[in-house]
Amino acid sequence: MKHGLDRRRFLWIGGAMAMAAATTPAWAQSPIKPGESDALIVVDVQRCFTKGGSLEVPDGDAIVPAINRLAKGFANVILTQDWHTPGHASFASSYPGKKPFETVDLPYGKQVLWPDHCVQGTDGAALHPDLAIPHAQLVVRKGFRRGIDSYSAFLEADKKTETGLGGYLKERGIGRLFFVGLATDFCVAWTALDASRKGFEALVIEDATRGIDTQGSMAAAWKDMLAAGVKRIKAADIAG
Ligand code: VGL
Ligand code: ZN
Repeated sequence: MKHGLDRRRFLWIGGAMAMAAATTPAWAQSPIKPGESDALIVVDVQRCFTKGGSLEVPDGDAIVPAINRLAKGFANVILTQDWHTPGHASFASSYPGKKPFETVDLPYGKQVLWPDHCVQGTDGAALHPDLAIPHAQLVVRKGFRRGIDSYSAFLEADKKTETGLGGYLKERGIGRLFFVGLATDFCVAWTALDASRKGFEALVIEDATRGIDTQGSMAAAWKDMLAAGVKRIKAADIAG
């Protein structure tokens, strides 16, 4: 008899635990189904940022299959492409004695210096050869003015010059943006932050991004993004 009671209690506790798991609020577990007012923004998945590239992002190639898979679920996909002039203001080689990852003060503020990368029309500037998104609707090129960098696909580093992407999205009635690509702590973060400032809902699909992480840039980027209301989600959160 006593045994039977213990067993019933054990079953009751087990049942309660199963119920608790099953009653996780719907918002926390139901997959997001992208619709007509959503877009996937694929940031700078280019040869220069992946294996063998001049500004290689560690493990950058690993995200390409996930991005191809995710893109199938979006009617609206937009690609961005870093697209610099030779002798660009963001290149260390433009300043005698300066090395990559050092900084300089430019009229618009502090600029991190990079190895030469994504020069207009070169192989390094090409989109990653394994990117398979034939239905992408727009390619936004940025950083094409010699004197102004542009991590953001919305606003150049002078914080004044618009790329036109904000107007394009608004005219098309697109309000919610999902971000993937390279690099998490520079072009993805700055683009997602500007999206949020412009009133778009911005979500970064973390496992479909990779970062450079120089001088604490990764931690700073996530801190800024989360503070601005950018959401941090996983590829598995999107209905597949
Ligand atoms: C990027 C550094 C310089 C990026 C572009 O795509 O994140 N980073 N140019
Ligand atoms: Zn660049």
